[in-house]
Amino acid sequence: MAKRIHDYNHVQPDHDDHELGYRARTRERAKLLDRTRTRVKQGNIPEGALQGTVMRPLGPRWMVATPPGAIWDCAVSGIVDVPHTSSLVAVGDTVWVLPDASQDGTASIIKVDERTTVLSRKAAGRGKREQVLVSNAEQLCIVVAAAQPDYKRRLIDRYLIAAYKGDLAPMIVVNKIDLIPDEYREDFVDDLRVYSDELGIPVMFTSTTTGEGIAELEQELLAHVSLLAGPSGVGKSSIINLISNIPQAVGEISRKYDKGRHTTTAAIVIPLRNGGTAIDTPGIREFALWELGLDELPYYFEEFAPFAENCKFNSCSHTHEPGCAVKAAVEQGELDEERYESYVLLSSEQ
Ligand SMILES: Nc1nc2c(ncn2[C@@H]2O[C@H](COP(=O)(O)OP(=O)(O)O)[C@@H](O)[C@H]2O)c(=O)[nH]1
Ligand SMILES: [Mg+2]
Ligand SMILES: [Zn+2]
Repeated sequence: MAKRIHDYNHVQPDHDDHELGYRARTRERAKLLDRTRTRVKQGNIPEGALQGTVMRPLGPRWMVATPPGAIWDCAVSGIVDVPHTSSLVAVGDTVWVLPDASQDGTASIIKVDERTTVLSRKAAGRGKREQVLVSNAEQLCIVVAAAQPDYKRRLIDRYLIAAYKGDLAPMIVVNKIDLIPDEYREDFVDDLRVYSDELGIPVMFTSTTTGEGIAELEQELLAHVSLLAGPSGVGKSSIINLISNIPQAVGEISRKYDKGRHTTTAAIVIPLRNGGTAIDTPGIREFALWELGLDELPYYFEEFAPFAENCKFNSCSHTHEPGCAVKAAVEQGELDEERYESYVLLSSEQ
């Protein structure tokens, strides 16, 4: 499907969006756009075009790396062939670029390949538009700090849902563990036991100041594309600096490019020294989940399921109904209380 950028930006979600599956919706929108678009035949890639990866935004332009080592400063203009309807180009996208005739390292993105995974949020402002923050990562490392700042379990739960929705394998990294005296460490292990033991999500404890846990984390990131996300100030960039090909460069690159720019959603792709790729993200302050249906919410709290079978009402939302077995299980300490609080909060937001 090819679209003019201009038209693309003005596509509004159909009012009956919810009833249609994603593919059907895509087709509907394609029809809407048909009036104005010029076709680029599938697979018809112009001579001289190169396939590469979107490394980071450069203001309105994009940095694209094409193997074996070229970097292009790319515009998105004219006709672009894309298979999706949200966020025309995102960091992590596999794209095709056509170098400009000027031969000065500039190029145009002419095609974006299908995304295998996404980390999305609801775009700021009104409406329900999906904003893809990063595409094609394999795993989502939810990075939090043991202290400075203290982590909030609710945010972890939000990221977990985003991971499952976007087909990313989740992992929890608790950094700055050096700030916790030995006698309190077990409390952190206990607090996160619902994730590690019940949900089977890897939980790692790290410190970039002592180096604790860094080798183990690096092992997990080998040969994968890993997205590091979490609040700002927890040590994401510090971790990546320790294990990337370009130590100390991350902060400088960011400072050089990001001055005065809207960087709240800008991610950066960084090659790791022992293989693998990390994608660093700045703290994502506003993280509203993209198109989360009330009925799908329980699906993301899978540990509730065995109890939910015993709720008095089949359609129990586990919030206010009498005879709710999930609530009873929380009261009896059989289900994690904070997970339940996350659930209630999320259901009130939908
Ligand atoms: N005590 C301690 N401080 C850390 C650790 N990792 C990072 N920091 C500090 O935390 C601050 C934020 O780190 P940064 O990597 O920029 O966090 P980001 O915003 O998540 O990328 C910096 O001052 C780091 O020096 C750690 O493991 N322990
Ligand atoms: Mg950072
Ligand atoms: Zn219930």
